Amino acid sequence: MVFPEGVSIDSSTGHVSPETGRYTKRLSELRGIFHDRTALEEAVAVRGDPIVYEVVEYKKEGSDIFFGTTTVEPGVVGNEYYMTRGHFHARRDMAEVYYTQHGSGVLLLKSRAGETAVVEMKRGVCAFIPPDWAHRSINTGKDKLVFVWVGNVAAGHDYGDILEKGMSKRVLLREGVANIVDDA
Ligand code: M6P
Ligand code: ZN
Repeated sequence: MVFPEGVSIDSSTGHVSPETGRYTKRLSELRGIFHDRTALEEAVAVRGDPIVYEVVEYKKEGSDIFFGTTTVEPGVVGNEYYMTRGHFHARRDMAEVYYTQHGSGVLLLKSRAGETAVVEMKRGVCAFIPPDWAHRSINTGKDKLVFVWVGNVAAGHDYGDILEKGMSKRVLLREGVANIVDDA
């Protein structure tokens, strides 16, 4: 039997209480994601392999949905902002929701047919990620980017396509501002 419960979420740190799991991704685990490989190796060596993002989850056995937070640190690798890996769901019929709590960024999406879309991430914007649209969150601000996500436990992750082909677009720092450019 699973009982109802209130879960505290700290919108500026992404802390979830109670939580049932968490993981971090460091720069060295994101090789092949950022376009400037030399800058990545340099950043790993010089900055001591910093955490790029952290995922904290609240999941209860017997439920079809779960939720949690993702916190993407501010930073760049070369001229490319810190971001998540990006993925399709293994289950092509399953959507997800990202509700931004803190900071600012860009949610980049790519459909299975190759269309791209962008949703601004800022406090108060709840992004609907339709089934079969890959998604990657990018922190373009100076603060942590914190968002609450709600998904289906069965959705799973499919990283292959994005690792191989990318998201079609990249978000780069140019002359002090974020630019969304085609990924040639
Ligand atoms: C969100 C959710 C998670 C995902 C995480 C990091 O929190 O969509 O399912 O794992 O972002 O994204 P990725 O797995 O693409 O690195
Ligand atoms: Zn997802």
